[in-house]
Amino acid sequence: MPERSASPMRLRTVFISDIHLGFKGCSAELLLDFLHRVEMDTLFLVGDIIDVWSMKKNMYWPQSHNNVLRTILGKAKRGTKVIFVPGNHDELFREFEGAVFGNLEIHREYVHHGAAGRRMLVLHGDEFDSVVKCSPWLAKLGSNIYDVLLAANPYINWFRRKFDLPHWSLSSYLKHKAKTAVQYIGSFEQSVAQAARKRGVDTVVCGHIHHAEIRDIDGILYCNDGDWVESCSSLVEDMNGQLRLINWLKLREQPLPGPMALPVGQAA
Ligand SMILES: [Mn+2]
Repeated sequence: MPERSASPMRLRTVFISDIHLGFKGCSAELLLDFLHRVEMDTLFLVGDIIDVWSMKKNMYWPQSHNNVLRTILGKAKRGTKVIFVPGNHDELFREFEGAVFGNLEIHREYVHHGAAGRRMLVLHGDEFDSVVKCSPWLAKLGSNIYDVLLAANPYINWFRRKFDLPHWSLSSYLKHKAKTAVQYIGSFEQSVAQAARKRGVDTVVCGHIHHAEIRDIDGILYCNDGDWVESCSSLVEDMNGQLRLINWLKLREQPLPGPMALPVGQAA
């Protein structure tokens, strides 16, 4: 990895979600690298931070997952305001709505005031997921199928290599093809934007579908901060209130630019 400047990138706000600590697929090491390279006034944890569903099935908690929690709590101790908006995989924390532990607060949803005068509704988004909404047991079954497919992926690719076929990500195939085929992502984004409009905000930030995005939906700026299982992405707000997506898989390979010159993601 190339030499980088020692000083961390200074940001106003960082939004991360779908870390899935406690699940084998979590990219904890990359997230630690990212967290060590940035400083922010406010850190939003937009749900599915700890994968309680996965831990109930299979207890998995390596040191790196512990270090993610310690790093986040360390930032809170040194003055970063941390706002945790629990998701469906860590829904048990929703019982602690309104709790304040020093600089760490838990909220069901939150309206963040951006530097550029934006009013940003922050929520996880599972309430707009028709699968979860209609049938929680189906959603849990879906989580099982996803785990099985992730585990099967290396064997499928071993087989494909034997026959000189290109590498193939089963899980991203399922997410981008199968779900798009049933208009899953589109209808999710539409319903989130619609809810934001009803609430009188101009911007909405969510996670849940592991699909990072910044786009305008009929006058509402829809932002999805992605995930730390596959895409390793975050949504960041710089000191001027400009919003960008950061893909750490790509950015960490390069010398860190100033916050005004981030080469990835879409400016909004
Ligand atoms: Mn979720």
